[in-house]
Amino acid sequence: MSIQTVHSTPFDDQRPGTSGLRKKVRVFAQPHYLANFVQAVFDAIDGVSGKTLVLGGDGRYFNDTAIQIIARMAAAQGCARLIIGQGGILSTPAASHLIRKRAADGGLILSASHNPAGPDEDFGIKYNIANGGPAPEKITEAIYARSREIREYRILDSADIDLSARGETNLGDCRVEIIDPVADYAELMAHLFDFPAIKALFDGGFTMRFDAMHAVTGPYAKAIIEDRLGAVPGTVVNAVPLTDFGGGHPDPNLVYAEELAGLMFSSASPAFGAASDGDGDRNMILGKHFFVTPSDSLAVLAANAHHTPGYHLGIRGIARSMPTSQAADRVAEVMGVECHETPTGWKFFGNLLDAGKVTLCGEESFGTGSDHVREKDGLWAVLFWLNLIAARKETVEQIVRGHWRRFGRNYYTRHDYEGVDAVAAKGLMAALAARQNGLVGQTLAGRVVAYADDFSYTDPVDGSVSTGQGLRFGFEDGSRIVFRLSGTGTVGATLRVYIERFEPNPELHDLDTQAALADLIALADELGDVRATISRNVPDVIT
Ligand code: VG1
Ligand code: CO
Repeated sequence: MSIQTVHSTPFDDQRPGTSGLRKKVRVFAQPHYLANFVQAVFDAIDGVSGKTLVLGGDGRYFNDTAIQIIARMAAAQGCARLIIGQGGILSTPAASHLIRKRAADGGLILSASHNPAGPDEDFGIKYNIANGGPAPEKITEAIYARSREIREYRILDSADIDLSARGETNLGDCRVEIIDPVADYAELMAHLFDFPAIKALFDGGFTMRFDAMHAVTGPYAKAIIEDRLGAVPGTVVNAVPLTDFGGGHPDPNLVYAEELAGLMFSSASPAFGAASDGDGDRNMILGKHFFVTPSDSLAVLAANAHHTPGYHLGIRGIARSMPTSQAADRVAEVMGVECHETPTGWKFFGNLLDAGKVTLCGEESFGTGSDHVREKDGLWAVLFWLNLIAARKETVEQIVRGHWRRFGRNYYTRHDYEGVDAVAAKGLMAALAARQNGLVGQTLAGRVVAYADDFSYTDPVDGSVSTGQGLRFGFEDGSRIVFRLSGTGTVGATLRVYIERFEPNPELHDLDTQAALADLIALADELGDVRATISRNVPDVIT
């Protein structure tokens, strides 16, 4: 087996976004594109010589090809050990756990999360550091800088490794372990949650549907929910990961998980419904005829963490991304624990978790997680909810309504305009930023503006500063409108508008969310002249 040095020229579009580098498969598949990026990662982390790396992905089209290229590059460059999920499969949280459990130096996770998969769709790759979490901006920027200089990469000239069989082999001088992608993760879950209580729930006839959306969580959910916890076979649907995710869009929300949503709001609804996304780090929680917003889910889990074995001693603090509703802040205040507001993306939670400042983290985009790994974790959230249902002996709706009565309700919605003209979207953000000047103290739609800024975050652990994280319009009554451009899309721009209002009065907790926020929704449109500027009449997705 010989080591080849391949000459290439740099690509100028390899800057990682909110969660790694995401591009069309066609872009990744062009000669040298993936290899250049992988070489840039290796160079940015001072090489992989003598290191142990975890490698796996969500099973989408190009997953296997990418694994073979990365493995041969790692082996050519002195990597000591590669730990790869059987079939190339590892959910994002399972990869994070493996990096930690095996004390690896890092890992490469192949996923474009919920973005559609297939030859004409998306692919993605991201590097996670030794704590199991996404590389911080300092590293992703170094990767980007290096990607613009790359002139060559080194790769082993060898046959493909057999990803289908568990066991150990050698690739050059590198030891390659093909492992069960589910076992370690399932063990961790059994340690955190009261499996006997959940099993008793299912044995007592409790009904559930978990929709894996033809993506990576199928094998995990089947092994844990059906095989270990005893839910009836068929509880987990769309459970076989397909390279094109069955042509679907595995984003667990009411729009894209419409099959599950339809069932949960029908007369045939089981007691509990849940779905996960392409790479297994997001979750949607539903009760009978009842949808739990991700922001509320974070707050509920925080307020009830003591019901679970893994968190029975209580939580140290909560972190949420800036656009996530302030429901969790109210819980933190009552519990007397720290509360942190970070920019969008899980990489900003890593330092807080490592420093022991927070235990639970969450994002409005259907992501919740804790210090058990350094990624958000879809199935973890589902098991957490099952544990709460078993412990409190209440339905999902009863738990959430009780929470609102105790803490008040944060009405919350996000409006997404997808595939918008990028120039128009940038213009809209620039106009909004200009609109912020001198706004504080003025009254808009009957509310006094308390702050109007572009969110910037100073990490309390390492002092690093991240600017330009979203335009905020905050009012004295706690309501907010936030505008951001997505950092995960691959076509044009996606504008996200986040709207929130607090309602303390239990008599007013039954309103339709869009109706409850109607005046702020209208104000958001007016502030940005949104519909006219991007030529859209309605959002593509409302969550
Ligand atoms: C989106 C979400 C963000 C999440 C990110 C990665 O980013 O808004 O909260 O962390 O996706 O999640 P953006 O930049 O498009 O708003 V995943 O499950 O796609 O890895
Ligand atoms: Co994801």
